[in-house]
Amino acid sequence: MSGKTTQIRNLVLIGHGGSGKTSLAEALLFGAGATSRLGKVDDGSSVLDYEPEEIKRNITISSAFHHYQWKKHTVYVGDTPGDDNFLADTRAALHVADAAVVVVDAVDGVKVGTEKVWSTANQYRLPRLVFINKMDRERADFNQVLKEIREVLEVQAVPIMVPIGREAGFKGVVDLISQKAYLASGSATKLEAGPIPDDLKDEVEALRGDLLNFAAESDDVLIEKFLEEGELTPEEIYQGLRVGTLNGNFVPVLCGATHNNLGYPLLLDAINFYLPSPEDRGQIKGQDPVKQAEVALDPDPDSPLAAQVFKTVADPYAGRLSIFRIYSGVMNADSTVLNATRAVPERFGQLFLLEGKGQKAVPSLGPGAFGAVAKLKETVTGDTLTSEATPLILPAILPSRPMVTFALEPKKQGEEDKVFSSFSKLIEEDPSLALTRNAETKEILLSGVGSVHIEATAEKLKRKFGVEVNLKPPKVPYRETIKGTVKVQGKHKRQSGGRGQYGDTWLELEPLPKGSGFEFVDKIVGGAIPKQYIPSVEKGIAEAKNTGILAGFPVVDFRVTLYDGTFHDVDSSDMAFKIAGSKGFKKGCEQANPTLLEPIMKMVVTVPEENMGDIIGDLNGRRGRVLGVEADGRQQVVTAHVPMSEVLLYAPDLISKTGGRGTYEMEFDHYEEAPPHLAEKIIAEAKVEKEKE
Ligand SMILES: Nc1nc2c(ncn2[C@@H]2O[C@H](COP(=O)(O)OP(=O)(O)OP(=O)(O)O)[C@@H](O)[C@H]2O)c(=O)[nH]1
Ligand SMILES: [Mg+2]
Repeated sequence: MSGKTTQIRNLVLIGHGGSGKTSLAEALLFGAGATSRLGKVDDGSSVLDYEPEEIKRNITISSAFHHYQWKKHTVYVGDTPGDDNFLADTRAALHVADAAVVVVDAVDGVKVGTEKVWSTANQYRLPRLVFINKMDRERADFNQVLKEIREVLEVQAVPIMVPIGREAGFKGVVDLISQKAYLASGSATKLEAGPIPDDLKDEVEALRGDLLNFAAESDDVLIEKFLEEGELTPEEIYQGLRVGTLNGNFVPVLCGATHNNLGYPLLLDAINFYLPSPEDRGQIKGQDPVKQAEVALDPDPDSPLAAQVFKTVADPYAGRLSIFRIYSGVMNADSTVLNATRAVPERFGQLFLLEGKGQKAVPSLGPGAFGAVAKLKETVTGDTLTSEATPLILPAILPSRPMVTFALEPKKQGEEDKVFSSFSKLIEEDPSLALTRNAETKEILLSGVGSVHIEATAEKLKRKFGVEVNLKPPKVPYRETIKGTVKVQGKHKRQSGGRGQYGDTWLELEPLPKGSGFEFVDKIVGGAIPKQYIPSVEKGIAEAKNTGILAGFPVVDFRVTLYDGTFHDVDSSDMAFKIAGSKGFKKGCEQANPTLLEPIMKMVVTVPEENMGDIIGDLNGRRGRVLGVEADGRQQVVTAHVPMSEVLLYAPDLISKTGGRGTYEMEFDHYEEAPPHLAEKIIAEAKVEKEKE
C-alpha cells in the first residue's frame, strides 16, 4: 500500500437538491466497473440512495460512500444530500473530504442549495470541479449556467469542455485540451472520438485561449514558455490546471448528462488529473490531549494513525456502525485503537470498506479511505481514532443548529420511555437532532433542522425500533403571577369522630420583580403558630404554586409572609398546616389580581438584504419587538423579542419568505404578561382540558 498515496482521491459530490449527484455517482461507479449495473434513483435501484425513507421521497437523506479504481487511481467517493433538511450530513462529509465535485443542473442553474454547499466547501478550502449536469433537458443552457456560477458563486470558472448540441440534441462534448470531440457511443465508459464540429470551431478556439492563460499563470516556467511559444502541450496544460485548481485559483467546469452516459467518462479522468491526493492536502494537524500541543502528521501509511469518525449509523441488530476517514497511518482489522477524544482504547473485529448499501470486509485501510467498524463502545461522531503512542484530537465537526421543535407522543400509551431511549440512539446517528423532556409541560421535545427532517426521523424510528409517534407543536409553558397585595386567612378545620384537623394561618401575598420566583417569610411572633408547623405551611404553598388558579400553570414571582395564625393543642398537625397554607395561597391568588405570563424568545434571524422589510413586518405581526439590525456581509441579522406562541412554526414561513436563504436561532429569554384576549383564550382552553380529565 505504501508509495501510492499520490494515486488516491477522496471526494464528495455536492450540489442543490435534485441536481443529479446520486445519479452521477452511480454513473462514475458503474463507468469505472465498481458496480455491475447502473443504479438508478428513479426505480429505487441506487446503491447509494437505499434507505426506505430515501426511496419513498426520491431524495438523498443520508450521505453514502463507495470507491472505485480508475486508471491506477483509487477513488473514495461520498454522495451527499442536497435538501436543506439534511445538510448536516453534507457538512460532516465536507469536513473530512479532500475535494468536491459540485453538480449544477443545466436548467435550474445555481440555486440557494448550491450557494450553501459552495460556501461550506469554501470554509474547508476544498479544491473542486463543477459538473453541469442534465444537458439533455429542455431549456438546458450551458453558457447561462456558467455565467451564474461566475457571478453568484464568485469564482473563476474555467470550462475544460463545451457541449455539442443541447436539450434532446445534446450529443457529446469537445474536450478543449485534446481538441477532440467525444460523442456518446452506447458504451458506459467509452466515448467515440472525432473532429470538432465546424460550427463550434470559433467558440472552441476562444475558450481554449482562456484555458491556456489560466494553465500558464499557475506556474512561472509555464508562463515563460507560453509567452515565448504561444502553446502548451496537453501535459503542461494538465499540470497548470492542476496547480491552479489545488490552490483554489479557479475551478474547472465540465458538462454532461448522466442519463446518456455523456460526460462522466471525462469526469473520471478529470478527478484523477485535477483533484488532490491526500499528499497534496498536506499534513493533518490536531491537538495532543496530553501535552496540549499541536501535532502534525504526514498523510502517509507509515505515519501514526489518525482517523476521524464523521458519521454514525444506528442499527438495532448489528449495533452502531462508526464511519470514519483515515488521514494518516493504517487501520487494521482485529485491532485496538485509541479514541483520543475520550481517552479510551477501542477494540474492534472486522474493518469495512463502504460500498453504498453494502460493506466489504478488508484487512486494512490507509490514508484517504472512508471506512467503518461496528460496535465501538464509547466512540461518537466527531471523535478522533489514533494510535496509543501518538494521540491527537482533530478539529471538531460543527453541529447544525436545530430550527424546528415538535412534541412527540407515543401512539401506544406507556411507551414514553421507549420513545426516549430509541430516539437517543438515533441522535447518535444524527447530531443535528436534539431531544429534551420539558419538566413543566411533561412533553418529549424533538428538535431538528426542518419539518421533513423530523418526519423522516419519525419514520426511521418506526422502521428501526418499531416505535410509532404522533408529532404535534409543543405546548407553551405559560406561567401565572399576581399583581396585587392581599392579606388572607387560610384555615383548615375538620371535626370528625376521633382526632380532628386544625390549622389556621394569616398570609400576606405580594408580587416580586420578574425572575424572583417564590419567597417565604416567617413573621410569627409569640408562638401564634408553633415553630414545628411553619415549614409545613411553606411546603403547602410551595406545592400549591405548581398549579395556578387561572389555567393550572406554575405561579412565580411572589412573596408570602406568614404573619399570624392559631392552633389547637390536639387537632393541629403538619398536614393540617400544610393544607391551611395551600388554601390561603389559592384564596390569596384569586384576590391579588392574578395574571398569565407568556414566554418571550430572543430570536436572531439572518436573511438576505432584500427580504429584510418583509421579515421585520412579519415579526411585528407576531407581536415581536425588533431590538436591532446588523449587517453581516450581504446578509442582515435581525434580533427581536417574540412571544413563543407566535413562532412555534416559524421555520416554514421563514423558508418560504426567503426562498430558503433565511436561518434563525432562538432561545428563551424572559416572561411577560400575556395580552388579555390571549390570556382569556388560554384560560378557557385550560378549563376544557380540565373538564376532559
Ligand atoms: N434529464 C436528466 N435527468 C437527470 C439527469 N441526472 C439525473 N437526473 C434525474 O434527476 C432526478 C434527481 O436525480 P438525483 O441523482 O436523485 O439527484 P440528487 O442531486 O442526488 O438529489 P438529492 O440527493 O435529493 O439532492 C432524478 O429523477 C434523475 O433521474 C440527467 O443528466 N438528465
Ligand atoms: Mg442524491
